[in-house]
Amino acid sequence: MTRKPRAHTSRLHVALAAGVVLTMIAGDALGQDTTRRRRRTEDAKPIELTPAQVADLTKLANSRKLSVDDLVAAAKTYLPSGRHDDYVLFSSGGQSGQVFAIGVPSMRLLRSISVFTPESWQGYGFAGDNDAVRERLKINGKPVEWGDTHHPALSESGGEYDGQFLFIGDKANARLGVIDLRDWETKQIVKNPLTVSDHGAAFVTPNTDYVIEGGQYATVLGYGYATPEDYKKSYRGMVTMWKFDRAKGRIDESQSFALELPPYWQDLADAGKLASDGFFFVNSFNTEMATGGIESGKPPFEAGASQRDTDYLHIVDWKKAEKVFKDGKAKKINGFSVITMDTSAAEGILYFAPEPKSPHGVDVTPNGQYMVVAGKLDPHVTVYSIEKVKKAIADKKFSGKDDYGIPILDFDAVKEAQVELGLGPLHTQFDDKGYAYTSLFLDSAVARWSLGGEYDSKNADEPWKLVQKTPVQYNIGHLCAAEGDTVSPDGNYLISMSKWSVDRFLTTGPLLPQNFQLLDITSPGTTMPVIFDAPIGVGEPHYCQMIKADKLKSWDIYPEIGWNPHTQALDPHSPQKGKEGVVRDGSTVTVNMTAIRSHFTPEHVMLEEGDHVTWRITSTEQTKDATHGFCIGGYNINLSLEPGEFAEFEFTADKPGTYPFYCTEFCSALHLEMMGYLHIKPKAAPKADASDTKPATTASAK
Ligand code: K7E
Ligand code: CUA
Repeated sequence: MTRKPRAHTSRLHVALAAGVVLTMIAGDALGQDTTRRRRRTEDAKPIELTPAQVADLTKLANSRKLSVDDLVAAAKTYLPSGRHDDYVLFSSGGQSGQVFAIGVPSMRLLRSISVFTPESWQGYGFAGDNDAVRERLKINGKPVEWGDTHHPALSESGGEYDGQFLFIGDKANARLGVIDLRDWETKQIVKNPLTVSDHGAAFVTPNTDYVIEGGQYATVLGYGYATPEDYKKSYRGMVTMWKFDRAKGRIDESQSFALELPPYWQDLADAGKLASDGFFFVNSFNTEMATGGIESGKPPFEAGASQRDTDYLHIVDWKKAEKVFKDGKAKKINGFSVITMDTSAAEGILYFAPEPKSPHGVDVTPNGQYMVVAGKLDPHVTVYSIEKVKKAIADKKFSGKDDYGIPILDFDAVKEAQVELGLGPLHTQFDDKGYAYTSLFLDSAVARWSLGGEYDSKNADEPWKLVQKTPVQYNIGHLCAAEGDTVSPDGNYLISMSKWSVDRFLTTGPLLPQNFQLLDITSPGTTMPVIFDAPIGVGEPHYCQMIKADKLKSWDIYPEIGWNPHTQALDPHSPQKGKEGVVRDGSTVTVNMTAIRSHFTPEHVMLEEGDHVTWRITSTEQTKDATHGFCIGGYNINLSLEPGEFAEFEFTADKPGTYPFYCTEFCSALHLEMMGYLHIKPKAAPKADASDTKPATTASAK
């Protein structure tokens, strides 16, 4: 075989490379290639298996030890490459401080959204000094750069998820994050000025007028101090109503207020809807007001807080509370408006109903008529009727008042039903066929039970009865049904957020993933099989909400070149193409840069030691998914520049040297060439000595 002449080969390569470069400069090769378009549902043709194919499939199933149920489960969840999921699950990210978006039924992780924790891929919190993200993560001036996210809440219009915003609570620090679902980025974090930590957040009213943040561990409101001896006198609970300004896409703190509550430990909350619109409901435990202290002979918290047979469901008439707040009858604690318990009692804002026993979840049925309370230490769920509640309030059917003067509604007057389900009921979701689904933590099972009232006619089962149970693996906390918190749930998929996975996956060290299990709840008459297990190895999620994917109207690219996602508007400082460069005013320097495949302009940035630098970059890309990164090693800077995005960072050039900066996202064939140099010239020329002639590494190693 004769070799081709070298020169010829390399000329061919040069020509090919030039072609690639031209294609890259022209951009868009991917975007316009219709032959590589994704496989759509409508392109699918009906199949009919031949006997030979059935035989092959059977053989394959047997070789992989799969049952018929397994094959069916696979067929229900498998998505061919390019096919999209029907639902998006927005899950709390637990201690990761983030939110995860997961496709259903495939259970594939689509992305995380940074909220309370800096995250470098998204360039969240890696924009140098005075970073807007790090600034808003501070509490009382201290950086608090993680969160314990529990309950995500999608914005609603008329009680339906509208796909516009997502809210998420941080239990550890009593904060709320606001995410805009046009670009899936956190826009705002509000810190509750009354309390250190919370739990029942976030829940929205049916038109997202308010985002509700229920409390948990009582403290002295407004960061006060008192010893446990003064618990009853000085400690307080709270629930906060954050006013949401939809047009601005922000919580309006000046129009927000809280209700002072007794120092019971308020837990989960849910807003009324339809029949119960205008109310919300909050559970509580530790109505014993136990203060722990086993060291001094008192019962420990877990025993002290579990002595009574009932705690109090808090029933709040928030429309009345809103009026009282607007009438100026709230007082200020730490600058925040608070309606006192006396005012709530006098104005008929707050009522209690007894609830067994150390309850956890309260969930309102889709028609708004019933509130389902799950008592962790009671094998029943207790169902309350809003009609009965309203009537009992009107008829003053009280069994007494608590120590703080809040009227307690007579249990039998407001109770609709109690349904025995099993051990450790926690949370409840609903379907479209008149069933409710309750997680049983101790039983490790999901219980399906029939609702009564107007739901009675929807299913063939007797009302208020356990219908069946499906084991899950293991120790389920929350569960989440498709569109499950809306006025019209879909009733096909249900997620079991199983806390322990034990033996379900390969061992990953002593720390094991959580287990998201997908249940098919389509058929009321049969079982609810688990059809997929998804390990979640990035934090312990608590709650999630599942929205129809086609309700999300996300942007493919930012609306204008130079868009600032922090302000959600075109940024006046955004560098424009042709106007790049370095502007110096003494030692204050502005760098104006643009980025497009596969080039940063300018490629060399000349600075001097001690310069204070504001560096602005606009991505002028207009192609979907053409994301660039931008990092400077050693200065803790990394940005994500999505198409059209403007980003800015500040730093002091205090360490001289020659720093390559580069694109951290593999954006093109010439991605590695998408780089440049930052030159930071030392202030004074180094003193001449022998080491001057040595390489820099040797010199600096001294
Ligand atoms: Cu884990 Cu809603 Cu915070 Cu229950 S919560 S499990
Ligand atoms: Cu731009 Cu890689």
